[in-house]
Amino acid sequence: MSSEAQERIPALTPDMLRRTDAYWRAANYLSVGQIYLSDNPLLKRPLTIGDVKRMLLGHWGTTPGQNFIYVHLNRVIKKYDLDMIYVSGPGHGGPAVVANTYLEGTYSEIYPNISRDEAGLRKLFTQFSFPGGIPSHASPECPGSIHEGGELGYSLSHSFGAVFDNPGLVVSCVVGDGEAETGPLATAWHSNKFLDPATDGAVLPILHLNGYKISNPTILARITREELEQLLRGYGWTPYFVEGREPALMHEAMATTLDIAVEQIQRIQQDARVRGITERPRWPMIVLRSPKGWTGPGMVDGLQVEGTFRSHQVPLSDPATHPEHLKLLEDWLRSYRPDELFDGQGRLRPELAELAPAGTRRMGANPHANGGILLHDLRMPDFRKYAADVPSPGARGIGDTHVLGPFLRDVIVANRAQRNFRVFGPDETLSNGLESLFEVTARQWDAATVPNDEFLAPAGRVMEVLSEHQCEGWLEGYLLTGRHGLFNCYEAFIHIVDSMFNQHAKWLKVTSGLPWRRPLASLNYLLASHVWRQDHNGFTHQDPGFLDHVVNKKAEVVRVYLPPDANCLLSVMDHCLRSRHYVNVVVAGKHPAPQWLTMDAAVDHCTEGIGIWQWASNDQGDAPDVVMACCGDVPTLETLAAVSILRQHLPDLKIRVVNVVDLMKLQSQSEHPHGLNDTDFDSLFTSDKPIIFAFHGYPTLIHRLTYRRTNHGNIHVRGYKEEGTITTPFDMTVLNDLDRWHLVMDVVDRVPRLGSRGVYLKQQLRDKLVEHRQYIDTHGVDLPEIANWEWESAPARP
Ligand SMILES: Cc1ncc(C[n+]2csc(CCOP(=O)(O)OP(=O)(O)O)c2C)c(N)n1
Repeated sequence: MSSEAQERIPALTPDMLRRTDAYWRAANYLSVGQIYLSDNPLLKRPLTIGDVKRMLLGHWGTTPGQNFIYVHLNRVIKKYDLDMIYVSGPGHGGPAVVANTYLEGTYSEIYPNISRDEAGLRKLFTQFSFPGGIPSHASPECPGSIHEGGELGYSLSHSFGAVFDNPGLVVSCVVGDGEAETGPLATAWHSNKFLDPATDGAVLPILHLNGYKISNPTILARITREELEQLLRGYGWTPYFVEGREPALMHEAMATTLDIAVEQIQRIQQDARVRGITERPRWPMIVLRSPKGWTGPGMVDGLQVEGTFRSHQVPLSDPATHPEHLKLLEDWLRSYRPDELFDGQGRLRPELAELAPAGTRRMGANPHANGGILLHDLRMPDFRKYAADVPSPGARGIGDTHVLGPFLRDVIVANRAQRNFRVFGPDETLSNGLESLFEVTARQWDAATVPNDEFLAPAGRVMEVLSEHQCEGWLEGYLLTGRHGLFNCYEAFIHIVDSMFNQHAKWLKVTSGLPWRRPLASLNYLLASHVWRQDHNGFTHQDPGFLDHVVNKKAEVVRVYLPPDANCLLSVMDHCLRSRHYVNVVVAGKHPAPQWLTMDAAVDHCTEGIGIWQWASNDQGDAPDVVMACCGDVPTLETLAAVSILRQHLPDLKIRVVNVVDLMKLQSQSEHPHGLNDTDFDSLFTSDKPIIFAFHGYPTLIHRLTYRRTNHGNIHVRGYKEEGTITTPFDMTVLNDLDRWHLVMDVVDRVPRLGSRGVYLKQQLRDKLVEHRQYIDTHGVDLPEIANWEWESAPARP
């Protein structure tokens, strides 16, 4: 205990100490029951093998510590009337959150079938980690959870995301000492430099130092106390240690320490909010050092279990195969003295039930943990107002994201009072062309500033830290608690959060099947600085593979958009920011590029998601000889340039240009709700003509999406094939055979009737490729005819 804690009057009266310990025992009893029992939930008769589940799954090790924390949080919630939610870093300790939400009553309110009586207890136990039941983690099914915790590392970033713009909220975040070894968690300690004590809430991290992971010790448990304290202080926290194993002493230490921490949080907030103190505070945190598997079996089969890695999962085996474990299990369950905790009907005794907070102060019932309930629509400016002027197709643009910037700026302005929209990114907001945001807001930053800094302020709508993990975790926490946001990122480096995206997509899928969980705002990615325009950064920055990864997820959850120009980008982004419960991926360029569609045409095109560009096609009234399909801004440019070469050299060739904005249109309707039906697909792409498909990403993705289509055998895709370096923008397309000349050669190869005209054209284009190579090698820039190329509207067909 800290000296500050030792000097305080004990926080618990003897009666409170007794009841707190009983409540903890009740939670522990329910946790063991969930892992082991399918019957005899109150041990009214001696335990038999038939009462025990055949398949024993679950994580006991972390559970008693989390139960201990939860009962103590209940006390401070009541004492200080706190608006608090609980984030379980070691979310595999599912029995703890289920037990506690059951004890406080929220579980039965949501799932009346799991009633607060003996019959309900039997079902509560049986359903855990059982086919058709609930997962063994703090899963979406569990009330109060915003955080699965199945994949370790994100608890602290989620917690910070939850408290941004929630000044009244405190998130208690249990961090596993194993979890603390992950990269995302290790960086997340720094989130305290991004928290504004005046306008945001507070996070109370509780580092659960139970010493072990699955079968290894944890690093933080095996460095000296001094090193650990210095580490946490170095991260800017004031750590308070609660250490031991004797329950009565630990209850007293935890209660007193929690009082200190809560009062310190309140003092920091008062200082900032009332006294106007702007100095970065040192927020409190708690280090709880307690035995892993605390109160569980001490010795099993001659080996120490409690306080060791052996208690991580299921400390006792199935008594059907280990008969001697039956008695150990019964002794363990009875050690909690269930008859003192529950009455004959299985109801928690009233003197214990009253320890839980009431109504929405219960952490399982707090609306912040079911963010859709709190979600308000964004106030949206009319995106049409920001349109790029496109007097005719091919008009010169300023860079699509630069057009988007003023729209996003005004989304910020329109929602200033609601404080429910933020933009996240790893220091790329400027680089991605969204400089307009800084006309109205700043990057939120609570660390020191010096005179030449730009756009830093204690409160701001832009969150930038060079950790894609933090950006993702903060944004997820922000969305999960009922707000809106956007993550802008270089396309290549969004892969860093592949796995976090997975987990969020899983959360969305599962919660969409839980009627009591309300839909959230979508997670929106803006991938600017994409593969084709990273010529200056080189090979490391060239990777469009996030799209391949995203489309693995359930169709009802993911959407992928590749707007070909700025007006389409505006239309798509407006749609994404209004949408619910999706992951939207938008890929857009930031460099000056031709603009194709007026705003009205863009809205129509994006509404349909795919369509023939009539003004670029010349097959009206006839069947086309070839379909030139394109998806992505650079592939669209190269396709149209190829079309203009074909028109010039082979004027009788009938070409149809199809542009794809919504990638999922390609998939079968049976696979994705956006998918075109086969008739519409065949009418766009024909059932027998060659299709030259210029794609932004890896070509195989188009094949994956279209393999069921009639004309799949004729689809020839050009895209990124992992060729890259520092070179010119056009050379990037040449290296990957996506350039206009290769596209024309692909047409010649696939339309047999072109005969020797095609052969001569191909020869010219091969010569062009040589000229291109020589020119860029000499001048370091693209040929003038490429750099200055413009689309010329076609003469009307006779
Ligand atoms: C990212 C990730 N890697 C590995 C695992 C597998 N795993 C599950 S629990 C666990 C140990 C966790 O240790 P700790 O965070 O200290 O939790 P506790 O000891 O409280 O169970 C590991 C490695 C995981 N769930 N997530």
